[in-house]
Amino acid sequence: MKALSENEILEKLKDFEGWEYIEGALHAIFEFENFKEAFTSMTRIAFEAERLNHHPEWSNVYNSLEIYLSTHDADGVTEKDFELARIIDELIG
Ligand code: H2B
Repeated sequence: MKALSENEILEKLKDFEGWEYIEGALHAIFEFENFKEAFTSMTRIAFEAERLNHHPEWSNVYNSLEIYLSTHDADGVTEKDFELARIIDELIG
């Protein structure tokens, strides 16, 4: 899968509220009620990531979850990252 150009990424990001393009990846931070809610969402995302065979780079501190999405195999951001971002938004709502 081919990496998208910066212009293509910025154009597509117009439909992804809360996401930005930084450090060569799609980036977002989510705040939850508490750790349990954060971890529950991470578990749901993990199952979808496994189904897609496409995995986030993420860090969790208590009720906060920071996510970076990029395609290592393409050394950039691809459609797969936008697909996973869409699923994450649906899951977190
Ligand atoms: N996840 C992400 N984010 N980028 C990849 O290039 C990638 C992945 N490659 N998950 C997959 C796994 C690859 O390593 C396996 C071997 O298919």
